Amino acid sequence: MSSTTVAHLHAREILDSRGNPTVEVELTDSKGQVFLAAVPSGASTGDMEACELRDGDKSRYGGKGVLAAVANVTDKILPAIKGMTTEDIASIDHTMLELDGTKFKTNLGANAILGVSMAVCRAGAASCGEPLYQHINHLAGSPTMIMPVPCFNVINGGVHAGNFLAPQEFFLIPLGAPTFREALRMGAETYHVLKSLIAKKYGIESTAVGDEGGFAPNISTVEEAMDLLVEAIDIAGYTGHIYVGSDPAASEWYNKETDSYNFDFKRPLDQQDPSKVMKKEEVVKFWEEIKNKYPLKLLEDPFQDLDFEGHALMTAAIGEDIEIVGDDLYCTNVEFVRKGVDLQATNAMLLKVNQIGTITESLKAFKMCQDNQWGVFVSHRSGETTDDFIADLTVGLGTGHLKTGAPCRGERLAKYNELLRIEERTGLGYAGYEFRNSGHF
Ligand code: 2PG
Ligand code: MG
Repeated sequence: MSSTTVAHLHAREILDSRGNPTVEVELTDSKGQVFLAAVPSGASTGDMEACELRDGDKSRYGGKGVLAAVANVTDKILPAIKGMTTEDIASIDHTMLELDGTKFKTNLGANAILGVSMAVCRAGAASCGEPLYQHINHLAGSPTMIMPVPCFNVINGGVHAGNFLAPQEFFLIPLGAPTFREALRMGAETYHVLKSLIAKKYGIESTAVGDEGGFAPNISTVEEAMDLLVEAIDIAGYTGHIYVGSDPAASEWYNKETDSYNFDFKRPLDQQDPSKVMKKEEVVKFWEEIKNKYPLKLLEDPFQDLDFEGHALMTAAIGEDIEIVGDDLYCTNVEFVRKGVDLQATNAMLLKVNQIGTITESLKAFKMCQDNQWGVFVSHRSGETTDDFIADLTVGLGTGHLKTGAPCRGERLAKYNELLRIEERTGLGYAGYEFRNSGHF
């Protein structure tokens, strides 16, 4: 049977989980079947991310409208890819890259390009008569598929929350679960214990949630966050089964002039503690001590997004025991991942499809990590939609772990619940303690 082709593209401006506009693409194939895809949006974005095209017209959504990106889908991309084979996403993505012609997709906008790329991937899967995870698996050279460890971001700080906590994310990591379904249960139960604990210690006003569904209690130190997690895990009965991790997203609180990191950056200037301003070497020591005191398994972006050297120091110091993940450092871009591999900057990459803007390029970044025995940590964005593409992506690539927020808020649960369905349909095993073996199960 021959493949379907792209018959029509339509796009619209919808709202993401923060109430900001984003792009949704509707692809109609030659059989009249319709495939939707919605593009996520970050807040703590890396400097080298592909361009998220915004209108800048202050009279609409404070300048955040995406009507130009929407128009680019129908006026520019459609004429270029109409009639192309949906199963051949590599050619379609290549055509869009050529049409754009810029390094960071500033012409068409990565939000326009990615919406089309994701919709094409779904159409290609249908054309092949296979589920999306299976299709992605074939496109990626058939790595062994496995159910991922869900890393639940349950305490929020940084630019995602209104407290004085500098690091952005603190994860519950249920490595000791027998299945994904049980991992979700353990995470959700611990999340609810954490809520009661926070209410008791900091008052009910501290149980409001941040952008990714985690709590944003009135705390300001890593130790306070870790103590809360460890106590909640203990009360829930999962000590030794649920571990912890963090994404400090340190680019957001790096001071270029002094080449230092201010763990107190969110307090008013006159209330900041000078001992909380740390140089690179002190930051390495700091996390080493945290690792010795708490069941830490994963650390993402401990340094700013151009600091390959700092990351390499961290990886050399604790990378054996801890997965060190580069997010803003790489922006899912093979050019920067190559540099990271050469410098041994980290031992894993965060995979965010909208940082690079096409599925084909995302798969190339995955492959580079796979070839170098690196971990691949699939991720949502802080601004999300109910699109569940990344659930299929993490299974199809066999990455062994993903993060898509707390087990709370519909746009986060859309992914976790889709993973439940995939597990039920496939009976795939759970990565658990092997979570770092991305692409090599
Ligand atoms: C991150 C992400 C997702 P944002 O830093 O890893 O959690 O945040 O989407 O705001 O970049
Ligand atoms: Mg990050």
